[in-house]
Formats: sequence, structure tokens, C-alpha cells
Amino acid sequence: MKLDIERVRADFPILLRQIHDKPLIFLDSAASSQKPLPVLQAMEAAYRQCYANVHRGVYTLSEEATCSYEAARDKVASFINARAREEVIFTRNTTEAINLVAYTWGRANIGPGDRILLTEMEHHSNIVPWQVLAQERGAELVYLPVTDDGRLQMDRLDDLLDERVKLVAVTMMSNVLGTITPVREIVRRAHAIGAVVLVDGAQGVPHLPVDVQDIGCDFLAFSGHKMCGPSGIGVLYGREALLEGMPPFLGGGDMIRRVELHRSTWNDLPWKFEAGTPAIVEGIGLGAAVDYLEGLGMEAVAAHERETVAYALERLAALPGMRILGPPAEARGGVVAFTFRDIHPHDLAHLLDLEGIAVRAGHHCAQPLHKRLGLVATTRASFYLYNTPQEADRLAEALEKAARILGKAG
Ligand code: 7TS
Repeated sequence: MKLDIERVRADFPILLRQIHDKPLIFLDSAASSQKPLPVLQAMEAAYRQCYANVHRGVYTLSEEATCSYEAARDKVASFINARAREEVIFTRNTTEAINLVAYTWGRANIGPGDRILLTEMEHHSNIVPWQVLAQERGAELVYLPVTDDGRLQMDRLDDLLDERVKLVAVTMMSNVLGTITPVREIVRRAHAIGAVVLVDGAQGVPHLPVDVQDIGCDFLAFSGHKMCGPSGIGVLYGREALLEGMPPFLGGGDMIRRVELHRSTWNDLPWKFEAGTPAIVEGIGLGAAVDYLEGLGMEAVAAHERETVAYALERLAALPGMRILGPPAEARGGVVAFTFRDIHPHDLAHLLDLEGIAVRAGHHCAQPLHKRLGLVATTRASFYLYNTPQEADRLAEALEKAARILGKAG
């Protein structure tokens, strides 16, 4: 089923806003998406009608709150086709999910001389935790390079994958290039040499149908706020056998079974990794976001983005002095980063804002990738389920206007 774009847009109240007297065109969903009414309503209802702390009270409100919070876990488990709800750990965001793996699985399994294989297109969140771990354990980071047009050099993978590689951590989709990476293929080849694979799904899960059993990954990290849900809630999916074998991350309430003065034992999965009062209402909001996306169908969401981005790429590529990063439309998702003439991305983003258009400018937390491409900063327009081809037209017109204002036209 094709998305009914007008109906989708009507679900997002913020899209009615005017910015500098122009209708808002929100092209920064790769940083954080907007929220539809069902998510806002679910969160308000949770606070108004059934708010209490979870997992402890025997009274009705606490039971209701626990029920809604744990129902969200079931929704997430089914959304990514996890084998069991125990495999879904709630975290604050993707960054915390990756750090959880680095601090627990990593410290227990990575030693001197071991290698962690990353790619040159990773977000800082999927680089820095591994640097910290590698420095602490005497391990080494190696990188699968990208081509000039922003694809992974898959023909280099076998050279890099040897028995020293204990972990492969790779993004599902680049937040700068838009490149969709062949994660199934990477998992298959990494597993063949016995490595564990973590997939950074921050840009994948909001935009593509995701089935962890089909991908075969050991860990998958993603954030609620990029998939129509609230900030403050994220997910670590992990294969049950691995999670069972891992020591806890943070210590405190909820994650224990029994505490004595000098030792403690741990709660069952998933709570072993959820210390302290969780983001209760945010979890419930994420559950509503999953319902919302499933109601539309992730195939339909992905198809809408593909179409919109293909149009945007064509439209922007026609502007003289435009350099678009990344591969052609068929290999990418909803992210379009570019340089335009020699206009600084911050100037450009500012002038676009005056036209009501929100884009991000900078290195997008991917400095090594920008360095590899010989750039310091880019401007990035990222498209999601509520964006339209007409908005791509407005973006192209606003870019031309910006060039005229700065005397860089023609
Ligand atoms: N991984 C990828 C691929 C990302 O794009 C991001 C956030 C993260 C991890 C971290 O997610 P967080 O929710 O823990 O912050 N990316 C961006 C971005 O592109 N612009 O702002 C945040």
C-alpha cells in the first residue's frame, strides 16, 4: 500500500508551524524525527491516567504502568522480529546501547591483540566506545574503507576478516551518505570466522523493514527519537545466549535478584541490563510509535522515502555547483548531504532556515568520513515519511536564492 501522504502529514501537528512566516519544511529527521499524534496522546494518557513507577507496586496504577511499559517491549520485539522479548533491552539511545555492549561483552571478550572491525562511514557513537575499549584492552581497530562514491569496499572485507577480528560493528545506513550497507552479507562473512556482529540501526530501523533473524546479527542498537518516538528511550537487541553470558552494565535497583552486604545476584533478562527507574512514559511512547509505523507498513514508508529521495537527488543534482555525497538513489535511504558552490554549510543552513527549511550543517558526528572525502563540513537534508517531492522543489529553489543572496549565483 502506498502512503497517503496528506493523511500522514495531518498526524504531525508540528508540520502546521510557520518559521519566519513560511511553512515549516523539516528536513532533519536523521537527527531526530517529529512525533505523530498517537505518540503524543499515548504519552499524555500515560501521565494523566496511569502513571506510577514500574516493576514494584502491587497497587493498580503501578500494575497498569508496568503493563503498558512491558507491552512496549513486546511491540518492539515483534517490530524487529526478535525471537523473544528477553532480547529487547531498553536503553536511553543508540549511543548507550553500543556502550552497553562495549563495556560488558567487550570487556569480557576483547583482549590484547584482538581486532574490532568498523567501517569508515560510522557515526562517532560507533567509533568512540570501541576506541575506549581497544585502548583499555590493548586491542586494535581496523576499518573497512569506503569508495569515492560512498559505498563500502566489500572486496576488501575478506582481507580484513581474519581470526584476530572478534567483533564487527557496522551501520545499517550511513547518516551522511545515505548508503544502505549489505548487513546480511557482512554478518554471514563475519560469522564464518567466528566474529560477533553489532549493527548500528539508528538510521536503519526508522526507515527500513528490519528482521534481526533474517539479518542474523548478534546485536542491534537503535533510538526511539529517530523513529517517531520520544527522546530518552532506545533499544539494544541482543541474542539471548550472548546477553545471558554478559555481566551487567550499570548496578542498582531493578537489575538485581538478591542483594547482600558484599555481593549480589542479577535479575533475569531483560531487566539485568536496566538499572534504576526506566524511561517509563518514553517506553510507552516508543510502543505507540511502533504501532504507528506498523500501521503504515515499513515497506510503504521505505518506498515513499525512496521515491522522494530519488526526486530530490535529481532536482538538486541539476543545480550548477552542487556536489552530492554518496551513491545513486537505488543504493541509499533518505539522507542527502551535499556541498553547494563554495558556500559554507552553516551560512547555507541559516539562509534555508529563513525560508522555513530545517537542515543540518556540520560533520554530522562523522568526522573520519568527512576527512576521507576531503571535506570538513556538509549540508544535509534528510527525508522521512512526512516529506514530499514539493518540499524538495522548495529546497532547490531556496538553495538558488541563497546563492543569489551571497553573490555566488551562476
Ligand atoms: N548511529 C548513527 C548511524 C546515527 O546516525 C546516530 C545519530 C547515532 C548512532 C547516535 O544516535 P543517538 O540517538 O544515540 O544520538 N545521528 C545523528 C545525526 O545524524 N544527526 O544528529 C544525530
